[in-house]
Parts: sequence; structure tokens; C-alpha cells
Amino acid sequence: MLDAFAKVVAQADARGEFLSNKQLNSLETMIGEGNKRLDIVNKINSNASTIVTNSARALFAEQPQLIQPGGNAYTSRRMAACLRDMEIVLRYVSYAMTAGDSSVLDDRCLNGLRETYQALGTPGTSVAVAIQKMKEASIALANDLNGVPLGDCSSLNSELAVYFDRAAAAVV
Ligand code: PEB
Repeated sequence: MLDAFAKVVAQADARGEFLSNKQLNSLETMIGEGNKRLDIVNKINSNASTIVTNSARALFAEQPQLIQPGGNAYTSRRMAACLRDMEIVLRYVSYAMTAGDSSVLDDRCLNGLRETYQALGTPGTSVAVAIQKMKEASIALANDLNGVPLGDCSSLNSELAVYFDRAAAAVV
């Protein structure tokens, strides 16, 4: 598991070189936007259950067969597993956003997930739709500055979108 700092250190060490100016500049930007990053993480964390439930509702509205008899989210047990899975993905995305690096998401959540869903007979494409809905909800929250003069969060929002896209791509 790496963060943005450990990542560039590992890269430089693999080449036996000091950190490049480019690497230092990107760390400098990261530090400069550090409070905004943590504000975005905090917004996601404090709205996690709303993000999950609204996104699940939107998924089931689009794909009602999932909650009909025989569907992959039919029965409370499967529904609970589905909501839990969505929360796990959101939690790992929030860790990646905190670290500024996707390795925690990749290694601890996404690794083997496609195969797990295949083995379970859970439709990965539907999981990917749920993840995209969580992405939209999270970015809307991150954009909602709520009167706080955070300034431009566009690059952080694009980074956040990349983690969700990575998760969605990993399950189809
Ligand atoms: C991944 N999900 C399920 C299982 C596992 C995961 C390992 C099987 C064991 C169990 O039920 O607990 N677990 C989950 C995860 C990590 C982990 C992400 C990462 C660290 O450890 N059903 C749907 C939707 C989708 C869904 C498309 C969006 O219709 C999910 C939610 N996951 C779903 C369902 C099950 C499941 C299990 C329904 C139960 C499947 C079953 O038992 O039939």
C-alpha cells in the first residue's frame, strides 16, 4: 500500500536516483491542495450512507430485475450484501483519495473482485453502474462547497473520478 509520497520514492529508488523536479512539483501541488483533499474525503465519509443508498435506489430503478424474484439483489440477504459491497468500494475510494494513490484500492479491494463476482453469478456490469452512480453523487458533493471558499477543486475532482472509474472497470 502506497501513498503519493511513498510512490515517487519507490519510483526514484528503482532507478537509483534522487526525486526529479517533476516529482517534487507534483508533491508540492499535492501539499498545497491538502486541505481541499481532506475536505473532499470528509464530505464523502460523512455522507457515505446517503451516497450508497441513493446510488443503489437509482441502480434498482434502472435495473428492476435485480430486485425481482431470482434477481441478484432479491432477498434481504442479497440486498444487504449489495449495499455492503457498495460501501466497501466507496470506503476504499475514500482511502485512495486520502493517500493520493490508488494502490490501497487496487490491492485490498479490486484485486480478484471481477473473478469473485463471476464465481458468485453477480453481474459485474450492474456493480459498475452502481459505482458510477456513487461517483456522480460524490463529485456532486465535492462540488457543493457549502459556502466554504475552497476555490477550484477541479483537479481533485478529476482524480476522485479516476478512482471510481478504476473500480468500475475492475468489475466488468
Ligand atoms: C465482495 N461480494 C459478495 C461476496 C464477496 C463480495 C466476497 C461473497 C461473500 C459474501 O456474501 O459476503 N467482499 C466484497 C468486496 C470486498 C469483500 C467488494 C472487498 C474487500 O471482501 N448484487 C446485485 C448488485 C450488486 C450485488 C448488482 C451493487 O444485484 C452484490 C451490488 N455481492 C452482491 C450480492 C452478493 C455479494 C456477495 C447480491 C451475495 C451473492 C449471493 O450470495 O448470492
